[in-house]
Amino acid sequence: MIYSPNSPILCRLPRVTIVGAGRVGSTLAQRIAEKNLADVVLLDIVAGMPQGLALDLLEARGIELHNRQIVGTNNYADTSGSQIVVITAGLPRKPGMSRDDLLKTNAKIVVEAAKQAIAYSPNAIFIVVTNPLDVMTYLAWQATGLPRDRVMGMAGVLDSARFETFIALELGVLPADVKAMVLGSHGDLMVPLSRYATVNGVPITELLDTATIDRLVERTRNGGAEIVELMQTGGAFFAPASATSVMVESILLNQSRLLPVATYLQGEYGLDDIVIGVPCRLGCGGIEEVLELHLTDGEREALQTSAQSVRNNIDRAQEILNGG
Ligand code: TXD
Repeated sequence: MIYSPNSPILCRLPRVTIVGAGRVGSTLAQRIAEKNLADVVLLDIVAGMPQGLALDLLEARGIELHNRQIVGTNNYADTSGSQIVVITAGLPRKPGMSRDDLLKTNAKIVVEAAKQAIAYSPNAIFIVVTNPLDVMTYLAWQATGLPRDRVMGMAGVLDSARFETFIALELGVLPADVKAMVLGSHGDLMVPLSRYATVNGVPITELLDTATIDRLVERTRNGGAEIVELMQTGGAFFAPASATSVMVESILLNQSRLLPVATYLQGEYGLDDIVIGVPCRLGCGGIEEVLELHLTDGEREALQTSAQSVRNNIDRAQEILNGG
């Protein structure tokens, strides 16, 4: 049977809606389909574009050996009954533009997308990707009215992957053998936890001197900007799509992976009423646990500074949305 967005619920396989069929959104659709995780609905405001991308992806199915359905649409009604909604809609950063410059435009886009999507998929788990990430996740959480375990942001998995990449390049080891955790806001104030980074369990502090680790941390902090400067036309999308697909996978397959996720905090780490990246366990219910690590004074201070900057931007976003 040919699947259509209007298929009866019983015929449906897990469905993931991606709002924003740009570079991150379309690459994520490809990853999800080719990993055989779920059927995908790609939604964008640009007429014809998501439909064209969906058709292109469908035409690759025979070659890539999967049978996932991919639907492109401009209509939220076609997203109904999604298990997961990923929001990537918005403007990407341009050279020299900070993530926070994006605040104004993207706040309106994300709030609208979250409200429309929840109306058709009341049971969905939301993953926000749009920048500035922590603020947009907060706004989506507010707009959907969902409990905190069902609205989260993707940044830490990407930032950690970047840190791991730079460590692997420096040491000449297999990237998959490097494990690292980056907390805090997605931006210049992110908090890479060097003392938790290992190569197959060996702390990098045993393998690299402090100056080298500091250089890799700095490169991680500027990871997004480095790519924007090189490309000049938009930002990273391959690794962001991979990072998001890992979160989608952990939820759909109930893997309970412990990943750095932007989540709404209620007192953890001494922070309240704010979204910021911390280690969370991700399973079929969304965020199953927020893990509170013991941080050094320096790490805790860095997290506080990071949180303060998110707080300022949340306040600014609220003003903008209230017509200020
Ligand atoms: O780590 C992270 N969280 C990030 C975040 C990593 C990479 C990219 N990050 C951010 O994701 C980036 O700063 C942007 O805010 C988003 C999307 O980045 P992308 O590179 O995919 O941008 P594109 O290619 O411009 O795609 C955005 C799409 C584009 O097709 C628009 O037409 C669409 O969003 N768009 C909309 N879709 C639906 N509804 C509305 N209102 C809308 N407005 C724009």
